[in-house]
Amino acid sequence: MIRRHLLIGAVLSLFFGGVKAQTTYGREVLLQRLKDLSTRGIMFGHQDDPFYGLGWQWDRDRSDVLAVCGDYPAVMGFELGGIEMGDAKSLDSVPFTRIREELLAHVRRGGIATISWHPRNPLTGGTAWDNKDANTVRSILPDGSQHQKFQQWMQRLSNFLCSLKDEHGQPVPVIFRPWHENSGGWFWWGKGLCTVEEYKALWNCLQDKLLADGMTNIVWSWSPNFGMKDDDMDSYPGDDRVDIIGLDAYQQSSDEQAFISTLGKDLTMLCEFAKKSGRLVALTECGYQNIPDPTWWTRVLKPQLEKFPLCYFLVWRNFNEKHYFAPAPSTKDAPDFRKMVGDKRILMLKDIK
Ligand code: BMA
Repeated sequence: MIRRHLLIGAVLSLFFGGVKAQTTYGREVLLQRLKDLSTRGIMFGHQDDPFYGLGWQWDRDRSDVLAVCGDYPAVMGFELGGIEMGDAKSLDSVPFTRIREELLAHVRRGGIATISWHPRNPLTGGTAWDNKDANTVRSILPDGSQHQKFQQWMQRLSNFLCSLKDEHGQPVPVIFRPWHENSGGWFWWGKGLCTVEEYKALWNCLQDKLLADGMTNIVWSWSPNFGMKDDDMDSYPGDDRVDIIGLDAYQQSSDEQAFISTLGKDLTMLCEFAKKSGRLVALTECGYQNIPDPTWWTRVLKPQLEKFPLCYFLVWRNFNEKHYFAPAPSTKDAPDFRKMVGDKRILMLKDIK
């Protein structure tokens, strides 16, 4: 399916955009770049990096990561929860106009953008975490009570994604990672809240909609949560629908051995699975909230990253002193983070330009 739309996209872009558009843009270009980069090292990524950090909000050209190590993350994560409602700001209070601006600025400076989406619950009106009603996914599939409403929600998402164009009017390639962590039961699309068939129908319905709207610039990422069970791969949408197999993995307590062994087990399985079909693997979300261990980066995380052929690892947002995942100049782990990124196999923006 991705290939058929791609072919049409390639023909159209050759016709209208010429060879330059062909060689500079599009998902194939981004995919190839990701593949090439993953042979050189692992890119570091940070969610909402340019919007706020510890002790600041909304400043321009500012980033905690930049302040700590003199370079931007290679990958930046952007969140679109709230776009489906027609809201002006995301669920994390970031104006969508600013999201578009910073995403395009990051791509322009040679970086890579990944997009997550925590849409509200269309059946209950609650948040993405409202898992009370196990009919939610069914309700938006064809013949469901919320089907029409969800078409509009997808249209709003699609409009935003379609607006991600560079100064020449060309769509910028992005990684999009919908319906994530479905191996857990905390989101309304999670395990136990829909069948495997319903989950796949949900994935396909969004993907088909965006492809039908001409979005051949998307690299698709599917990310279960770590601590995977034997049947969790049953909901994998398929090689023809996924480019990057991701894993979301947070250290939740001081028991680092538990984190290390679960991470190792899941990544071993996912990397074996991905190798068969040439998919990429990434730690699409990871971290240790508030990084209580000042040597966590080099002592716990980095040795695990080195064992696997990963494309990138992305830590979550620096919202405030109680909820942050990347270092800032004031945090105790900053020297250790600098040490980690000093390794030439950990790739920051300057390393991938
Ligand atoms: C979670 C937290 C929330 C946030 C959500 C979506 O992990 O950071 O505060 O709303 O991600 O970005």
